[in-house]
Amino acid sequence: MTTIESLLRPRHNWSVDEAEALIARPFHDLLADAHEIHRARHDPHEVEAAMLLSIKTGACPEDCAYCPQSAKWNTGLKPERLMPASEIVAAAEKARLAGATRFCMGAAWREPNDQQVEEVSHAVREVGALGLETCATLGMLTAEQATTLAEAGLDYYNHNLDTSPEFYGEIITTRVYQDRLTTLAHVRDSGVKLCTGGIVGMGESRRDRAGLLAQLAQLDPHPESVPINLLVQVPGTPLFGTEKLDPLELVRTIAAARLMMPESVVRLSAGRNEMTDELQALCLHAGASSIFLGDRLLTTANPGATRDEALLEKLDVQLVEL
Ligand code: SAM
Ligand code: DTB
Ligand code: SF4
Repeated sequence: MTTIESLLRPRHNWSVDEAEALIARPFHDLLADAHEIHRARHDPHEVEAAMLLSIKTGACPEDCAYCPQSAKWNTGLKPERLMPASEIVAAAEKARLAGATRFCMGAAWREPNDQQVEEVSHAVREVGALGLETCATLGMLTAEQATTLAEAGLDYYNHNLDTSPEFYGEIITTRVYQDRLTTLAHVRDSGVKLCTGGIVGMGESRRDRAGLLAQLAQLDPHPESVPINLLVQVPGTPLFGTEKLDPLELVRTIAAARLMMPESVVRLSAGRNEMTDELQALCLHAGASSIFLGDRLLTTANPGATRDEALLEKLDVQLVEL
């Protein structure tokens, strides 16, 4: 088995077999090594706090089987047009006061047009001027659009690979895996930092989770930020009613992500509202060190300040400050 010293050096030739073997290691060995690597590269007493805002909601032409915002599913969500920059900035100011250091603007687009990228860039400039880190997730981008966002000072772009290349077609048919990789390459080339991860609990196999992690870890350099989402099952979406993932499998996936991408910040993203404090504590121990604050993600519920403050206090963990 790989030594701790060799795991500390990021490498980009991870195979799916290696990733699967890591996830399958005896639980205590996996957790001990993941926590050791975590402590060597990150402060286990700190978590990074981001806050999300849905700046354009619903009516999305894509058919992502997990997503409440696809126009193909009847989830009862009220579509909303792109928010004016003034409303976005007001929400960002609230996020800053709530303790967030990063503000992530999400839009239910397959891909924005150039005019939409200009409008979001304007908001990015103003949010950045508040002293917040900025992140946007707007769908697929051209190289020129990524550059426009970079020039506006965008710090991170979120675009998830979601799952393994093999399972992808079961979840989305309106775009292909290579489209996602191409957008990630444009973002990387523009100088904006990469936030990319995936979703577990969609009915995928352990090998698919390994396949996702191998794809992420093959990116060179590794993504700065790796969100691991646990599927939020929304009534009306095709994945509603999927058999629930064993929570310890989420912990294993986070631990393997930590070992494979030692310098990346792993975010315990969607799904926390349904998690116990004990499960979240294990995920943070396994190497996650970032969360979304607030009582809403994009369209679904998140634990909110009271519960999160109580949890972090019990774990002697502080939020990273601006
Ligand atoms: N439309 C853009 C896109 O898909 O890239 C940006 C917004 S999209 C909602 C951002 C990410 O949210 C998706 O890639 C997916 O990983 C995550 N997501 C969406 N619905 C989810 C759900 N029900 N449970 C967990 N994660 C979800
Ligand atoms: C990510 O990986 N998770 C966030 C963020 N990136 C954009 C989104 C989670 C969305 C969960 C479903 C919803 O609230 O609509
Ligand atoms: Fe649209 Fe993004 Fe939802 Fe897919 S995940 S349906 S692209 S908003």
